[in-house]
Amino acid sequence: MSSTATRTTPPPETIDRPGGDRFVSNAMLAVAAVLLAIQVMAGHVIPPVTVFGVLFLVIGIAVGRRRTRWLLAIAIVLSLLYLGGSLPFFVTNLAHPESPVGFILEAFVALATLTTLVGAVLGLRDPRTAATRRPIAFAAGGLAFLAVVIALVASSGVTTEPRQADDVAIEAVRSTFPALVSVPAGDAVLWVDNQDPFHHTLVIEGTDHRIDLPASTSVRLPVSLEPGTYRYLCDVPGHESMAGDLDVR
Ligand SMILES: [Cu+2]
Repeated sequence: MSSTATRTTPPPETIDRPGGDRFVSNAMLAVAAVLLAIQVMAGHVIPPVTVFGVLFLVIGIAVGRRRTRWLLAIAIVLSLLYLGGSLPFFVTNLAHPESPVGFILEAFVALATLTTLVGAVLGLRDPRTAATRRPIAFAAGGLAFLAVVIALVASSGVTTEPRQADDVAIEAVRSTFPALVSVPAGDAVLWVDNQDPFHHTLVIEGTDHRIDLPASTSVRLPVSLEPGTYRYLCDVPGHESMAGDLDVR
């Protein structure tokens, strides 16, 4: 007789399982780790980044212990909120591979967040896909490796300009510019030394002067300013506190 008669239909797969979802859990813990690393590199606490880091850590641990619809749904919402809210920072940092720390960390957090999102959506749609998501992790790992290679190549081409006599020095340290810098009126050169391991800019308001400051480099900026006080700042999103005055006379 055919064996089909003795076959029992397998129990329906359920999404809610006590075993936990290691895939989504690992991706979320990776996000939390990179968000922590970003703050360590920045040298100060960035409140929204801290909040997301803690949420990814807590939900990541929870979903690793127990797999429920609700936890997967929260993982999806968290990923979407983080991706949406940090889009300007992603764009800025990803446009500057010559500053490897910012570029690589931003690429890693984007990849880990996307991995969380895709993994949780697939896990929620069909529990049987839970075991077959490995290619996504490999793809993310491959892209992360590519990001490191791009950053190493791009940063190797960056030149740093030494300070010359009569240059006016401006140092960017821990995302801070000097509050007041004296600059002679007329032709002068600003020597801007970015001591941070990430990208900044220097913009002089009311003028056309704007330069990019790759990580850990110095750049000379020739200026010609009328006497007066000029606001200067870094226009990277999130660096709003990085500003000061140029006292030109
Ligand atoms: Cu900046």
